[in-house]
Amino acid sequence: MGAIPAGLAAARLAPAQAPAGHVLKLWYTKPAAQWTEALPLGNGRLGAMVFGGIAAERIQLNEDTLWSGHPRDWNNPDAIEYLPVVRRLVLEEEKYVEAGSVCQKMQGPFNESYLPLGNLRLKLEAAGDSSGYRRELDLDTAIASVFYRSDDAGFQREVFVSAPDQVVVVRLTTTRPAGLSFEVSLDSPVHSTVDIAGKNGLILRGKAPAHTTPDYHGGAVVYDEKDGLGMHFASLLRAIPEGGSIEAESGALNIRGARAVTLLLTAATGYRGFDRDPDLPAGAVADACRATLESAARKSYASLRQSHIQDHQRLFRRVTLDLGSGPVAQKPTDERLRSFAENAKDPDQGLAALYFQYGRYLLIASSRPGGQPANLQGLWNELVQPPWSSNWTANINVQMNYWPVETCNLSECHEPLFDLIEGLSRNGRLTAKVNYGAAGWVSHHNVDLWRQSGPVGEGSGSPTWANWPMSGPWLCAHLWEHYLFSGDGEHLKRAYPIMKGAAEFCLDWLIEDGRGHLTTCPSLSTENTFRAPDGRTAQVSAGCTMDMALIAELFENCIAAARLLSVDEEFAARLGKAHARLIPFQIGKYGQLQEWSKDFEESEPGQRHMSHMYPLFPGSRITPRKTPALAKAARVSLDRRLAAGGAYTGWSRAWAINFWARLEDGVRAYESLAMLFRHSTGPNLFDTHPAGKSSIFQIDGNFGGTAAIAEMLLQSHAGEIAFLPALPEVWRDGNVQGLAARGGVSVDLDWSAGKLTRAVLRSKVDHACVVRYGDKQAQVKLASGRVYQLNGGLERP
Ligand code: FUC
Repeated sequence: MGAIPAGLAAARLAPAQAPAGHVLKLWYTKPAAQWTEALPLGNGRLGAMVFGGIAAERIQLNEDTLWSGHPRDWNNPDAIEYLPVVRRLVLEEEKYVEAGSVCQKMQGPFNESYLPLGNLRLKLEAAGDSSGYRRELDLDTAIASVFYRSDDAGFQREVFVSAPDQVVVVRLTTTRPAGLSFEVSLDSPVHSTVDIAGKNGLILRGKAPAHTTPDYHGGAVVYDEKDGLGMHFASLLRAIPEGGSIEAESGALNIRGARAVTLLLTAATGYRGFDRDPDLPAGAVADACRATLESAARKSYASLRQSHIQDHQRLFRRVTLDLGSGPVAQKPTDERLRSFAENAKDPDQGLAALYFQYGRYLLIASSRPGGQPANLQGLWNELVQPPWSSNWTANINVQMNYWPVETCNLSECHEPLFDLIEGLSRNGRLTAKVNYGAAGWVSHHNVDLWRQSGPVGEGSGSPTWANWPMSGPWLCAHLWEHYLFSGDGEHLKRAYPIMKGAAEFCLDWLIEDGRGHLTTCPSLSTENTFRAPDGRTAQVSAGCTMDMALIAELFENCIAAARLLSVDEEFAARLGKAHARLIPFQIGKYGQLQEWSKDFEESEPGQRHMSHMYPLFPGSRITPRKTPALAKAARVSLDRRLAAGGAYTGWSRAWAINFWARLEDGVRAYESLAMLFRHSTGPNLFDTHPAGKSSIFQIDGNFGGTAAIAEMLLQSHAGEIAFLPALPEVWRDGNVQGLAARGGVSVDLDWSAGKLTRAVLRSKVDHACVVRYGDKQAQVKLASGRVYQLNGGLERP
């Protein structure tokens, strides 16, 4: 969407009505037997996975800065020598496989790992048989609860993670006359000790490994007790019983006969920023915990609970979605999911609304201003060596985490990603200079807490992921999109120099292709491989479609930003000239959107990555109306990928739904959404990724799926606001409130029997725009603070 109305300050749109209760709960009749059944809570910094056991409760804990390692030099001064060799091999000799081997010599160390903080465990006094068990997660209050009856009495537990008070809060109550008796303990899989803290507290103090390597690369965990590398961390717990007694012994607290107990827990680490050693001493880390806990402990449980709910609802209630629901919606969530899979004819449409709101919930819980962005597992990780280090994988995954953030009206939750990009742009300047002799900044496909900007792989990583140098342009798209949605001029001022730095790198990275165009080399179509002319499988070539799409988009956005800020006229002109010489999108021999600059045969036609389709989504340079031939070619590509078994990971399936939505095909979008629920969703609705015979949790699919549902209902990337562009037939009646469109507009839509009946638009500032429903278009003049209503014919009622 082009013009942003002047003066539109980061508009925060009005909270919608409270949503219908039962629609917004995940609930179960049994405790979680494994981690991927537990229920996630978080305040962006502290994470908790609640198992809900009767005799033994486990609440697995995270703190978002607890990582292995410290800042390092990951740049590779030899890389610059190999760069011309790779370019000669590709561009002059067509020796693609050999070019791949040379690329490996340009690699540097792997990145570090996100770590678990530990576990809070409760050992409850042996109860008799229990009945009426229920555990739930209420998305509207962000509280996990457990209820059961035993010994003729009711037992209840509530857990939440407060952002305003920075504590995990657990409250146990019972109607049993003898009260509650249980033991409280802390432990961690990371090197640590637990001590009594005062008469009713425990403190866990630990030290993170100085270094880890990823699970897929030997998986070393190296502690450095000697010279102290690796960060200190601590978690402090206090128990506040009402009635009864409390005793501390052998590193645990024993509570007897209490009517109710509140447990408060917080945590801190020695992390002091991505570019500094994490050398805050153990004492200071523990003091930070004490200060937070003291101030939380001054408040009553009711007041902690109330400020937590208010804070959460301020974000969560901005959007409501109702897709209808049948009797199955009353069933436990795992049964609902199973019944969706088994009942292809008349599935439970409310599940899509729940999944959508769960995605918004997870983003609120894992990405708050001032904290770290949502990583591969959001905020929740129980392993010292989690899959792919639970890092920020920047060749799709971390970007996908933020696909729903603007459309789903959670704009400020985008901020942690901007901080990451800023840090990366600083480290990436040195990498650009040392590795490639280029200006600006570069980053590759893996990022950690230390903002690792170099190519990983240590000489043996596959270049198709390790050497990919285009995450900068992709991440910069987020900076620009945030401006398009919010119109926040201050944000643009901060973002532009970062975008410019990425563009400066691209200008230096582009080289002549010998046929009049500018190309990139080495160039990787992320994670895909092709059949080289000699029949071998290769990865490295020149000028992949994805590179061209990302660079063109970055240049366009920089030119627009420079104009808005009235700066850098000459630089913008340079970008314009280079833009005109990029290799255009091409249509290949199958009618597909060509993935490489030459029409190579794919060696893995069902690859999960679909990088060349970037300009269809999340980019917007290919649209069915503006570039119909390319949109058709993109459709062929998508069909070919899916027919060959693509989209077999949750995130890849989520991408497919977004593509179909952008192609305005509600039937195919829904078909893929159903596949996401059937094949890539766990019992706690976490997204899954196949790993050998089993599957693991990876959060990107949750966020990609959430974004896709929004994209099916509302789009605003093509210079107009399109209502219900990919509404599937099965969503016959429904309504959505509070979705965000570019230009700072909030949109409510009602539909019935598959047809739009009402659209309501709101804008914080006067704003003219075009709206579309199917083939109908209308000009709309929004006045600040006024509600603008249209009927299904796009007329004012
Ligand atoms: C990319 C993907 C994998 C996985 C990993 C974290 O490399 O190709 O499927 O999602 O990131």
